[in-house]
Amino acid sequence: NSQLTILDSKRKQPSDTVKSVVDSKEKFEEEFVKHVETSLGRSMYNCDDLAAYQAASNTIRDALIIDWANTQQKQTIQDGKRVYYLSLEFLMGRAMDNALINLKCENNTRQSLNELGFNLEDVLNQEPDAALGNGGLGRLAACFVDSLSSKNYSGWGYGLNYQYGIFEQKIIDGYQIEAPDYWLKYSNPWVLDRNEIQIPVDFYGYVYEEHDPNTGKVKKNWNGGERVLAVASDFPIPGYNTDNTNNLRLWNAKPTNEFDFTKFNAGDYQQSVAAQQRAESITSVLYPNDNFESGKELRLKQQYFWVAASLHDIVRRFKKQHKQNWKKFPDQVAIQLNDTHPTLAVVELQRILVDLEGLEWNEAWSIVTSVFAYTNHTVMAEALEKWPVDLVGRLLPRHLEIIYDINFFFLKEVERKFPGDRDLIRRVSIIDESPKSVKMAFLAIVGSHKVNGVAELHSELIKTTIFKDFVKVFGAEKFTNVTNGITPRRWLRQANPKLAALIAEKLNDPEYDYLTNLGKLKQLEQFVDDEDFLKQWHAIKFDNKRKLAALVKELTDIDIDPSVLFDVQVKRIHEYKRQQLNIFAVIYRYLHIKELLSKGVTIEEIKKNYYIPKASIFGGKAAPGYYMAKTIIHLINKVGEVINADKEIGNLLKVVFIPDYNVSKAEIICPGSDLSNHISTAGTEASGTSNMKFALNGGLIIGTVDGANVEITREIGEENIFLFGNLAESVEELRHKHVFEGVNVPETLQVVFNAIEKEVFGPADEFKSLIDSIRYHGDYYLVTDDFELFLDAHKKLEKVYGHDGGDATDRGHLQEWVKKSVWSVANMGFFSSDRCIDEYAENIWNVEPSNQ
Ligand code: IMP
Ligand code: B1N
Repeated sequence: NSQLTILDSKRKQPSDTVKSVVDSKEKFEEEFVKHVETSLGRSMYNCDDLAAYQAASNTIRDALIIDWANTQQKQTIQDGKRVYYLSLEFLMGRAMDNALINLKCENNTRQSLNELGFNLEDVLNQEPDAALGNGGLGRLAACFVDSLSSKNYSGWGYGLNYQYGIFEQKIIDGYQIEAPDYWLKYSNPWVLDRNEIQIPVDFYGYVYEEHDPNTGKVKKNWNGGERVLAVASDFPIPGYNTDNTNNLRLWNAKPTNEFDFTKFNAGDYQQSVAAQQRAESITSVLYPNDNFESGKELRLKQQYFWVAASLHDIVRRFKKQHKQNWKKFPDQVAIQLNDTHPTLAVVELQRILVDLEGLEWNEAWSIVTSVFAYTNHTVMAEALEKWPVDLVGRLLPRHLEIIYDINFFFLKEVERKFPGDRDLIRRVSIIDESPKSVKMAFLAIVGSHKVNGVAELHSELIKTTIFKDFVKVFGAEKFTNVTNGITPRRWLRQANPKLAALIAEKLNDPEYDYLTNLGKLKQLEQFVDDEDFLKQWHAIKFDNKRKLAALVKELTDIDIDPSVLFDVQVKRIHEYKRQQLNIFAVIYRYLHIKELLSKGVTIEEIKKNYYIPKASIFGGKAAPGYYMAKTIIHLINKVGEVINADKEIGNLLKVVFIPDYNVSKAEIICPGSDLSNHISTAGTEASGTSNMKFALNGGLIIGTVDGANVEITREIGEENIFLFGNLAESVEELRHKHVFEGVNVPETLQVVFNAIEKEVFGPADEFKSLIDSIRYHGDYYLVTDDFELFLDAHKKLEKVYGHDGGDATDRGHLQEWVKKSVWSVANMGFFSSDRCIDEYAENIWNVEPSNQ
């Protein structure tokens, strides 16, 4: 590559790489001061924690950019296949702490900052979360880019640079109130704005036909009616223990310079400027729905804008090196569709190849299907995207034609394989007839060479339910499983430094290499009978619980005693995740305790014979338009108000709702939990990933036989997890029974409903819909069927935790619990996102890591 040679020879001395900046305190301090004085325009005498955060981030970011550039050059020279992960959500959280971990320069930075008069933790706390995602799907994408870099793959993420991330949740009078999250208030020091990378993206307009004199054929062309520019912001992603630094490219929508002369001539300058400005609305806000699609036009615009810009960039990069040698395209490019949100990419690539590059349909289609693969994340009907045909046709007239053609050729193929099976053809058609709409999941399957689910149970379920017919058409080999994972850098080392250090010590691994080789955790098993070790392990958990208690105090002013069982459920609020089941059980417990007290049973006797002291800790956001989820939040808060104020109860039971759950709070909550709830109705949670985070941090799980809980159980052993509830295979039958024979509310749950209706927790009207949905509307999520099984599971686990309360620092009786905790962590190696990325690379992308 001559360009590169010239570039290298002109460079008189190599720029400072990350290592030289962050390994040398002098260098770091020099750069820091320079940023304070120039980038920020301040002086060291006028530098507060926020400015210190910005200067430190700029210093590290600059160095990362050098590694980034070196990585890109190297990858360009190696000219291997690149992976592109297309996701509408990247829930990154904070970047600085993570960069320090991945670059292994936390100590140096801490000392440098100290010498400059700052405290690292205070500085880190200035950073707003990059909350460009809703929940599991977005956080998975963030873990995946971390693993792509850490495992030396050449892999980019493509997403949108929303100006407003997921809303900030405030709890006022027990209700969720949403406030905008304008996270770019102080600009974002972690991205490099590439204003020179501007890609025009068109919408609306019309299709016309053109006679091609060269081929004598009629060619289709699209003339767009509205043009917006996609401008790149690059977010360097450092790997752990490697210089490999990949890129997360996030697009911003900007107006073009072209303006509307008709309006201008009509003297309406204001109007024409305003119209231009509306371009920016495309990337202004993340849709705050999890597992739900609202079908808004702006959402479809976001999708096309992002997909068109990303593909344009990918195709440009390919052509730069391989001209129009399209046969090579699938050897150079793998594109993963994170759910159906980027499915228009399939259509856009076909359009580029056929309309713009002049390839034959079939040749183009074979390239397209070799490039794409699709990950499904949910089987829930309300989350499956269906776009009205009129909307697609208006916004993207040429794409709609191509979708019809894709469908036509696909159905012809089905007809050829299954002659006369008209019903099969109707069932697999990408176009739904009433109301007329495009089924994006079907389009994604047809346009991809592989389709995967995100946990074994889920991957089996999609084959037997929503995509059953496609297994028949394409064969079972097209469908595969990649069980989700999490990055141990953030979710162990960063979130739980003391536990990570103890593990490093025990594994004799001072360099923490186990963080990219998580299977090594297995060696912890040999210490499971070591008294001293168990004490250390327990002391760390206790310390983490103290931190969590401090967070709870700060955010809610509620005191929780760190020696009680911390029983946590933090995740998006959704009926299928069943926070209602959890809070109903808390109410039952409270009522039962009150009844015992009224009968003269003492608190001490209750602790000994019935219930151990515990704090139920909830957190999570509800989609702003999801009434039932908001009702659940309200109930949790009202129940908390009553119980926490009940002097008789003391620390036997506390209920807290942590407002504005996000990634940085999760980093405190996961290490501080004894027990976490993953209690979705069987068959509804595709995988879950917080279950992995809690288990990796030594918390035990109470869960249903759903999603990745199944594989966690297999790995850690069923004696180390508290499973309960009806199985996925019974769900349909039970729902059927509810509808045709009525719902049977068990006596225990009836007691709870009665209390709510007697207004023990405030006006009963507020909670009517919640109870009605169970009692009168078929109890779709099987709360009645699993309620008593949930209570029983609690009895069992509380026996293990121990009944006598006691001094938390020396709890001999906790032995059994602590052993389970160690045993679990020792067997969580499988759930590293590094393992996921290796599986995708081998089975789906056909790529290998570059040798560093
Ligand atoms: P892209 O692949 O064209 O988007 O380039 C991404 C980055 O990789 C560029 O900004 C350069 O830093 C680097 N890069 C890629 N190809 C070359 C090359 O041929 N010479 C120098 N740098 C390159
Ligand atoms: O994806 C996660 C899984 O671990 C969870 O089980 C699953 O619920 C989650 C539409 C979704 N599935 N579907 C979504 C998010 C936003 C949206 O607009 C659907 N999220 C999941 C990672 O695999």
